[in-house]
Amino acid sequence: MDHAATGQEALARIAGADDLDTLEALRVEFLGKQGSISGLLKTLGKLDPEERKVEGPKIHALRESVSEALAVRKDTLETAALDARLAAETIDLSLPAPSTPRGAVHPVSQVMDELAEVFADLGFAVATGPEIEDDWHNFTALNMPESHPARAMHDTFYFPDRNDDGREMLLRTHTSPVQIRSMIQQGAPIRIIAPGRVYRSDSDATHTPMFHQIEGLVIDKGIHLGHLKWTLEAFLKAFFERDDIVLRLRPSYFPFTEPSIEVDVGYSSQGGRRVVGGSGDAPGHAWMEVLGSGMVNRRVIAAGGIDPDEWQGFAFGIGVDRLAMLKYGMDDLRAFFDGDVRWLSHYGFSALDVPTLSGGVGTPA
Ligand code: 2NM
Repeated sequence: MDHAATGQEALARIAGADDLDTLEALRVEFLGKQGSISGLLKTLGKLDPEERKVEGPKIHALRESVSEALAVRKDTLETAALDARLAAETIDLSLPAPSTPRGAVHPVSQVMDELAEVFADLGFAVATGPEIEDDWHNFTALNMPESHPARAMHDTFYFPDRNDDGREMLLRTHTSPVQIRSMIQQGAPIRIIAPGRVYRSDSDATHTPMFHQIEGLVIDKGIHLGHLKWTLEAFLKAFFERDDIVLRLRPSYFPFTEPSIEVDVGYSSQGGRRVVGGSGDAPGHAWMEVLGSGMVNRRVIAAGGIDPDEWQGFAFGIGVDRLAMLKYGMDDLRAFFDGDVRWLSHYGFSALDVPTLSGGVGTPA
């Protein structure tokens, strides 16, 4: 039998295949299960031994050369395809960036950065901790024992299982457990803020089940209410970038502070928008609550492993989402978490607008 002609024709067709699909069809035609060369191999069994000695090597050589030619052609076509793709996909890195940037910094992130900047200037370091907490760090250490009514008021998300220490696990309802961990880990003196996400099972027009807080803690010798008042006033003036901020301190109650104080700022309504500044008692003005605070309860200082006879402190808690709405004139809290790109392109900030005290914390470039 003359396999040379079969081979010549096969090699010519392989060399002429100009795409990978055509080449694969040829492989199936020659070497597939029903392929012509596979068919030749099957005929070997029916030949007598003498013929097989002659035909066998020829057919195997044919198969070898066809399969080698397929591999070479495949490599050539793949290299050509890659070269074409690389040529088509080149990017000119010297081109200018698109004139309309597609991303924006969320107002909550921006305000978190502004707050960190203002407090850094007052000497506060940023501390962080886990969002999944145990009930000792979230409640007990903060003077809220198991029976405490404030626990029920926190609408806590609990996990079904306890941890290895037998403690109930939960999503932190405030960032205060970060302060407890800082006291235990670093001891006194302390000057920190703890920014982050907190969770409460509460959802309506003014409450979302996840929201953002920044709490602050100062522990040192001889700390008193005067330090608290000065710090909060300095903070609010820097944050709102106004010197005419007037504070009203009202007695309140928190389990972790004694005494506890709520802080209001005076504002007026201008064009349907609340503008902070002036006394809330002035004509056309009113008071608005912006944060809670107080002198840290000595039981909380002791739970943090610090001697309350030697060290005193103040603490405060700020709702970041509300503060962002106030500063940037947004009226619906729920829009914060809708992920609507049109809302974000309206209220969002440029990634290049990094808040700095020297540049103005909230002044877009
Ligand atoms: C508030 C109000 C008052 C507070 C207390 C502490 C800690 F851990 F030091 F005891 N951190 N934050 C605190 C005090 C929080 O939020 C409205």
